[in-house]
Amino acid sequence: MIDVTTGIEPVFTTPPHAETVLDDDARLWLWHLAATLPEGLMNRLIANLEWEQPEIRLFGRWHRIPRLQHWCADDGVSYRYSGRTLPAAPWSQELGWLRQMTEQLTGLAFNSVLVNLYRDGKDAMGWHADDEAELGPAPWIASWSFGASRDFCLRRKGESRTSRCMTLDDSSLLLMSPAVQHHWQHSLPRRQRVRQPRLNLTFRQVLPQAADRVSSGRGFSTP
Ligand SMILES: O=C(O)CCC(=O)C(=O)O
Repeated sequence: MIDVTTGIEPVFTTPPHAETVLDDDARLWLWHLAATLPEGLMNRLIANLEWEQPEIRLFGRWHRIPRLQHWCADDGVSYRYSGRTLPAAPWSQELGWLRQMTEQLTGLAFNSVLVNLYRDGKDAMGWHADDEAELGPAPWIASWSFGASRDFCLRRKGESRTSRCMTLDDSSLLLMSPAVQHHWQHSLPRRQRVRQPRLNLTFRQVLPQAADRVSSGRGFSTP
């Protein structure tokens, strides 16, 4: 397993069976795993998780985020944003199984997962980097997509121009190296033509000693 408490990004070669999708200072790998996943996994996840649509404060006003959310974590792991601690649910059978599979594929350990349900193409996620203090100096994020294909876009920090969009298809796993969070922002733009739901699960390693710090909330701040 890779030590996520150090700021140094370890040497990490392309994991087995993964496709390298970007390889300059944002190292991203993608697995297409439809054949290896149990049938009906997405529907079971949607049906068995409790969903929230929290409000966040942005430029002095409260907005409901444009998607539903579920936060699951090991005991004692908490995550704060916009001044609010996310209530962590225990691991359901499906989430536990998916964590195990993610750890086997990536060789990384994860103690939490943020699940986002985009009900259709009107739901979205704004520009952000997953670089909150709780994630430590070298955050690896493993991000599953199920259901509708959606565009996932990247831009360099400090720039407003999108440099790249890729389509994330059903049953794919995107692994983002710490460099992605250090140098880039990502987003999931609205796509009016998309009528089907999409489920996204980002497995994260929240550092227990940092768990009570208040984060900037960047990852969640754009409705
Ligand atoms: O839905 C996605 O693919 C992106 C999710 C994301 O950026 C996040 O949870 O921080």
